Amino acid sequence: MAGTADDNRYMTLALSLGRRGQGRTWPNPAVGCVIVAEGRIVGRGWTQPGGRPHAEPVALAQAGDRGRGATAYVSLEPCAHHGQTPPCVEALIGAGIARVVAPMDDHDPRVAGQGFAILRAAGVEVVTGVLADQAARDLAGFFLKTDQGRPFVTLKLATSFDGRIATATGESQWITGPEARRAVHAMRMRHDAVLIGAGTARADDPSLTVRDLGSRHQPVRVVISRRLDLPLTGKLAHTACEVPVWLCHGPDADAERISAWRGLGARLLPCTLSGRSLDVGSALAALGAAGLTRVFCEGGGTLAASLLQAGLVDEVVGMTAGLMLGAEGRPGIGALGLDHLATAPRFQLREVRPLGADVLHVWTRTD
Ligand code: AOF
Ligand code: ZN
Repeated sequence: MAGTADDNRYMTLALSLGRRGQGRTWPNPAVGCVIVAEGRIVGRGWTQPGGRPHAEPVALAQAGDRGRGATAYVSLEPCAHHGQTPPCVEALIGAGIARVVAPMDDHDPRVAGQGFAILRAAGVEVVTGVLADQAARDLAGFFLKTDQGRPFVTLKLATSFDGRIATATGESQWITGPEARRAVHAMRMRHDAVLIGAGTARADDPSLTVRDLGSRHQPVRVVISRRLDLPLTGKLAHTACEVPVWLCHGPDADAERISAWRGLGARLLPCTLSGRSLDVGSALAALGAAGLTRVFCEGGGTLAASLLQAGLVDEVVGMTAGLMLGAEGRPGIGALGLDHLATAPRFQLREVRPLGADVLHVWTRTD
C-alpha cells in the first residue's frame, strides 16, 4: 500500500533522524523513528552509538502512553530477533502502536520480512515502500555489508581545477579553502572510518581526526599498507591509543613492524595480495567483517585508482578549486590502465553547489 503525503513528510523526518547516527552505529544501521499520535509528533528516536538501543525503543520511551493507537515511522523494517535487547516489533506491539510505516525490508536474515509479518499477525497495519530510494541511499553501507560483506566507499577528491592534489614538489596545502575543509570534517564524522594509502600516510603525516565540530566522536582511521612501512613516530602512531588506527597489511609485512604497531594500540588486519599490491577487495572485506558500514577514502591517487579499477567506489565527493597545477602536478587518481572510454568508471551527478571559493560535486555509481 502506498503512503500518504503525511507519511512522506514524517518518513522524511525519520530518515533525517536516522542520519544523525551515521558514522557511529556500526555494525548496526543508523535508523530513525518518529511516533505520531493524532497529527502530533509524540516521540523521536535514532539508533544510539554502537548500534543500541535501536531507534524504536528510544522514540517509544518518549511517547509513553501516547504511543497507544499511534503511527510509528521507522526508516527500516523493525527488528524481529532476540539479540542483547528484545525485538523492536515486541516493543511496538506492547506500546499499542496501531500502524507502522517503513521504506523497506531489512536485509539482515534474522529480520528480512519477519518484522513486518509479526506486526501484521498482531493486527498492526503495515505500510511499506515509503521513500524507499532515499532510505536505500542512507542505509547503503549496512546493506552492502550484509549482502556483499564490504562497506560503502565514498571517495573524496579535493583537487585543483585540473584534478591535481599537489604540485610536483609535493605542496598540497591548501588547494581548497576553509569551507571545503570544514565540509570534509563533517563528512568524516558521518562515516565509520577514514581510509588512506601508505603513500599519503608517509607524505602528509595526517591525523585524520574530526576537529572543530563540537563532537567527540571520531571515525576509525584505516591505512592500507602492504609492508607496513609507516613511520612509527608520526601522528597516527602517537594517537593510536586515543582514536582507533587499523592497518590493512599484506602477508609479507615485517613481523617486528606488526608487533610494534600492535604495541602502539593499532588493530592489524591481514589481507591478500593482487599482483604486487595489496588487494583492495580483501581489505574492504576485512573492514566489513570487522563491522564497518561506511568508509571515507581520502587518498592518495594510487589507492583511489585501485578502488576504481576494482569497481569498489560507490560515491565520489569532489571539491574543486579554481587553481591550475598543470600536468606536472600530482594526479588525484593514479593510472587506471584504460584503453577505451567505454570501460572508464562512470558516475552520475547527484548534487552540485558552491562551497566558499570552491565547488562541491557529489557523484554516485551508475550500475
Ligand atoms: C531496528 N532499529 O534502530 C536498528 C536495527 O545486534 P542487535 O541485536 O542490536 O541487532 C542488530 C540488527 O538489528 C541489525 O543487523 C539490523 O538488522 C537491525 N537494526 N533495527 O529495528 C534500529 N539499528
Ligand atoms: Zn530493533
